Amino acid sequence: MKKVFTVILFCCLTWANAQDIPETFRNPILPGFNPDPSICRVEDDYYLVTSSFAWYPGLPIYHSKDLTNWKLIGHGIKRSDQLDMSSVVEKNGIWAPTIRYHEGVFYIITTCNTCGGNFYITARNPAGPWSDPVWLENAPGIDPSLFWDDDGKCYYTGNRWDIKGDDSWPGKCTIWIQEINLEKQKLVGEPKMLIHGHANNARYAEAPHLYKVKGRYLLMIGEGGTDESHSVTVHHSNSIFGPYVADQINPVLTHRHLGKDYPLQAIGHADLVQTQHGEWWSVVLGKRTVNNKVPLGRETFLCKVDFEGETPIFNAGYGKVLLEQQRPNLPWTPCNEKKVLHHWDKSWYSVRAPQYPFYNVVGNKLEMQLMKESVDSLSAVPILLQRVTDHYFQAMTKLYMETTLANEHAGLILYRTTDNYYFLAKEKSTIALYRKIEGEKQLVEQVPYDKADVYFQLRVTGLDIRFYFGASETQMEPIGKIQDLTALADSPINRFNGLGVGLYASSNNQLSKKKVVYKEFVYGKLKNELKK
Ligand code: 6LW
Repeated sequence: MKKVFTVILFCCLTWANAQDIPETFRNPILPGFNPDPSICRVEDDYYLVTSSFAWYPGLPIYHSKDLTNWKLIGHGIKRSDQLDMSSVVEKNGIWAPTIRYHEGVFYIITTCNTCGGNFYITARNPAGPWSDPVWLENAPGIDPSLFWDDDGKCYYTGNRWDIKGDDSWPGKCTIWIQEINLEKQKLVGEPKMLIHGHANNARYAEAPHLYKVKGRYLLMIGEGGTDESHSVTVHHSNSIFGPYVADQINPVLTHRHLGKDYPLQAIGHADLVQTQHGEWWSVVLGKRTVNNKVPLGRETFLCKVDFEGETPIFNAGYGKVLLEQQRPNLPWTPCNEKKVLHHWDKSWYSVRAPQYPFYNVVGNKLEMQLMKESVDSLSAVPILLQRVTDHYFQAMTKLYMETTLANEHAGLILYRTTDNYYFLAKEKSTIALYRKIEGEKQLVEQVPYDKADVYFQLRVTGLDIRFYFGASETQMEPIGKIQDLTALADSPINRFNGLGVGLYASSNNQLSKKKVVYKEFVYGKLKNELKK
């Protein structure tokens, strides 16, 4: 009897588990500010890194067992002395990393744009600690990648846009290669120019990654620039130094022919990975649109790849990135991220690596020192941001701050750059909503308020933002009219990075001993709401 019961229980559990395991996954696999993805596999573990620009800590590293559930496990740049990002504008800083594993060591090679050039870091544990940067001399351009050949030699590939005197077509760039000696930590031998892209009008050949598939070299690159003309092309050669011949099927992946109203734009900048079972998949960046705007920036998507001959076919039968598709043939491994009310144990980002600790978690509260640095300068900003990952979301905080000084304020911020943000502030005896758009700061509304505790909330529904404040959660009232998220969406000014929401406090160029106590911070998805 006992045995029968055990068998029934086992069957029920297995059935219940099978019910929980989805057959499909949803894209993006890494929503929000996660551009230029690069991926590698070590046995049955997958690691992924994305660009971080001026956000700090930089180079977020994610881990997965099934390619669809990803957990943030560390950062490549986590010590403020690893890089000097002072004065770096938000569209510069860390660009387009590549992650690779070779003989027990993880490598991330990347560019600090306007802050030092190309460098790599290493670690035995991908969660860190990572080494200090090894800066590469005579490595012009961006988007470096590493490839180890069968003989153990390692090669650097990258983009060069400084091919002066050659303006045979607009946006002409070069992909180049050179051997790299990792013991001597430098490029050796001669650099060789490989390709300019797949066609004689190919713009912005960049993001090269080299692979060996079926005994031939496969050079995959991004073309068209990272906006609506973005694409992925491949090129083949028998020899590592070329000549590389463009695949007939190029571009092997793009959405540029789908028109500007297609809700998934700018697909490009891909990296390939082969599973332990032999399946091929690709990570790639893309932009989800809301009324043709891109509020969240570039995100990471996953695509199935099947090789037909030597050509990688992306999502065979569809030829585009899908928002939902069949899962990889890998054991479903959700990360069990705690749905916490207090988000203090999540990863927070500041901008340009503050050189000193400015906040402390005390019990379930976060205390933030008011620093003289302000969000309006290109300094290391005392701000704590989370990625915005949804088009419909709310963020709420409860804070305590008393001040008699007009220069001190603290609150809730929706932030894209120094020149583009919304800030709901608690001040001396007022609550104020500020809006800074293209560098012009305006006071939207200011109302009297004399308590030390206040709840702040913002609700984003598509491109509309509403701000609220109140002495309790049940007494919230709106401040300002409906605001437009378009001001923080992708544009010629807001480029490359993404949207953050979080906490900010400053004493605006004056020294202060004041602390603000944040008692709560909640970020949550909202159900799609009709425009109010
Ligand atoms: C990156 C380039 C790109 O270096 O955008 O989409 C640039 N591709 O490869 C900045 O992320």
